[in-house]
Amino acid sequence: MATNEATLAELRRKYEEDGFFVVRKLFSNEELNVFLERFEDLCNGKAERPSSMLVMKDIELARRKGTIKSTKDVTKIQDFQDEPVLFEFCKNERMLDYVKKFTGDNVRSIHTMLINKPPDLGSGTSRHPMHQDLYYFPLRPANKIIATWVAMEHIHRDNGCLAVIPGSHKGSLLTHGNPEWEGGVNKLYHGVKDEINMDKRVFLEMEKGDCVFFHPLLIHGSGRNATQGFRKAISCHYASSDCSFHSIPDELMEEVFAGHDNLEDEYKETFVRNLWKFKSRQVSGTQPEHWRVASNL
Ligand SMILES: O=C(O)CCC(=O)C(=O)O
Repeated sequence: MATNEATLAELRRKYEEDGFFVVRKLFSNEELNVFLERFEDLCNGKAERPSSMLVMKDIELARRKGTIKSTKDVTKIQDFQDEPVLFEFCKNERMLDYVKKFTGDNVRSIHTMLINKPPDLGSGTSRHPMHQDLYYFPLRPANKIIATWVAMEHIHRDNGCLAVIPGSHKGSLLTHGNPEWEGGVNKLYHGVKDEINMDKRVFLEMEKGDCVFFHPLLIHGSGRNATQGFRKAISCHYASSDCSFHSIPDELMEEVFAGHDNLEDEYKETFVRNLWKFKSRQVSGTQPEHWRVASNL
């Protein structure tokens, strides 16, 4: 596994070979504590939640109704681009220096998450099925997109660390869909439908502050959280702003627009593009014209 001392050439070679590399202790405890405190305040209502930010519950928790009062009620917050404290994570220069080596200097944050994987209540819903992130992204080329995922505490097999299949990014985008799990699965947690060799999984155990950078075609997921704690990680996906828009797969479109069969395909396509324009932010370089949201919206 790569460390801070590794040269850029080694990291690039590792990335090309395996589809990921880890930089140890990229963030200090103090830096991460600021984000952890903000997460708490966003959940307990002390900090205002931007209307564009999604606050999600694990389906097992959602079955028991109730309002969100603490971090224990939340499994993930997504799209925090308008939350000034958390968004500082995406602007971190040390992380961006690595990102730019793969995207070039014009960089957009395209997808942001703070994942608070809950203790599994026995139904397996805390698992995240093996998937490729490119499935969700209406952008190409894939090699100008890169993910960062930072452990906010010690993350290991028991609390559901990331599992990756090294080298899987060299393949193509596979068919995804809802996994047939008895206990159910969280909304839009689609998994690879094609046969994958699970014996090839590598488990990424990480310490607080370690950052994994990975390719959007890398097959990855995470196991159940068998501890009593909520496992926390913060993540930002970046793309070169020179990437162009692309359609997303039919099986994803179907779930996103379920119940809206009356909508024209062209409208759906425009809606998806606008969503990604709205939620992405230029974090380095200049914003090309194709990212501008139409002014007549
Ligand atoms: O943090 C996790 O458990 C998995 C996150 C992940 O793979 C994703 O959101 O795409």
